[in-house]
Amino acid sequence: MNKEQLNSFNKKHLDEHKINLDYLTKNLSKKSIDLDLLTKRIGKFQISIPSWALGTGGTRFGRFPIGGEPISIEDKINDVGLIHSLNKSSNAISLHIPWDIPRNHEKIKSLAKSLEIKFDAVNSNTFQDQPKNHFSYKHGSLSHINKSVREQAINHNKEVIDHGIKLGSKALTIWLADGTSFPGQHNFSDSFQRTLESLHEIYSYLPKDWKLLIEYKPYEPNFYSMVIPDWGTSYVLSDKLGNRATSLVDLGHHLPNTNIEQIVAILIHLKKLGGFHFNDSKYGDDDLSVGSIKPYQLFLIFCELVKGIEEKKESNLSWMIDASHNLKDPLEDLLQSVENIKISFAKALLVDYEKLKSAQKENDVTSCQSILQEAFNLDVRPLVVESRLQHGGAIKPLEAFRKFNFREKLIKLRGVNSKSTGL
Ligand code: PSV
Ligand code: MN
Repeated sequence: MNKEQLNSFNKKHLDEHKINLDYLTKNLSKKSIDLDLLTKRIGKFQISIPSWALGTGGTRFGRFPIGGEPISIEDKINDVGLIHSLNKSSNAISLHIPWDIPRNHEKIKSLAKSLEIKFDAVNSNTFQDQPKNHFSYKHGSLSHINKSVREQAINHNKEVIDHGIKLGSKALTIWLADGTSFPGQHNFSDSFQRTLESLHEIYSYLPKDWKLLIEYKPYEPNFYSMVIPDWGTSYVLSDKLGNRATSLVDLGHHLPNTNIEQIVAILIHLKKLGGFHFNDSKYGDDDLSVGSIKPYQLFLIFCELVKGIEEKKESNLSWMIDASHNLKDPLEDLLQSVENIKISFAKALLVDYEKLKSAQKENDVTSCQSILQEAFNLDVRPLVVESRLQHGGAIKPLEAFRKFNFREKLIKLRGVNSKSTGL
């Protein structure tokens, strides 16, 4: 993103932004809020981009590539660099191996550094068979009944850690598709035990300054049982493994109406929340843009996170998006998702938690609700814009993306038929 172009773009929108910010500042002036500090906190908050969300997602019924999709890891890092240059809020990429196979680590690292991009958690993939694999994962990986398959899956995870070490990553995310689709297919407790033992081997290979993130999911691709179906199972596994093992909450991995904010609060309380995969959904793992369906739920989750950060001094969390779908330009979608995450974070920062505590003490249910909704109903977008502006980003990232025809440029560069790796 050319700095001069960006400056002239911002200049056109600056007056409008100032009016909006002024209005909000006046609105908040009666409250004892340090707006400068708040703006700094919002500005510092970064959300990692998954390498697999940079191309168009698909469903099992079809995929409609948009053109200009990233082919190599370098392309993907460049795309994240572009997002970050516009929003100054996405300074890391999360790689999925072997969808991304780093070959020249130093080269990749220096490209990323030149774009101010770091490497967040590396993800292993034992849910798909790879051509070089001896054994199939059709009937599971870390939980497989056959030791050789388990060993292959364990070794893959070790290889992923090796790649991560070379890139400066500090976490491994494991999501298992292991499970069954028919009653009687597996012995539940044996599968659990084998999973735990496999995880032990991976955990003992993990560098001392790394985290292990264990992601749970209630169903899909298996529909009767999953080996790690819920946060309870993920918690038990991480508890048995040790301090550096934690749970990863993917917002789409809950049955309808699950109270995710409560899960988040308890995991933080137990020091077992390690990271997030943000997305939104109506029914299941829909992988829709963050904040597009249930923004109030997202806000409530952020309230628990803010409380956790403040009260429990929880600071080592990995914030990642995991969304990819069929309809929108993936880069536009990611810009929208990051914006919605930051808006929710900003609103959660504005909640008067002391007042909430007092209302809770009094069992004043009406006030409890009002205190939360007062913050939720504020239009905090000017604060998010201001924080971005202070870091040299675009006042309106999405509009800038369109104005400067980035998709057309990417199509010219990579072709109309370029197809990204992923599901
Ligand atoms: C599984 O549904 C998941 O959420 C895991 O994080 C995988 O790594 C990712 O999606 C694959 O698309
Ligand atoms: Mn996920």
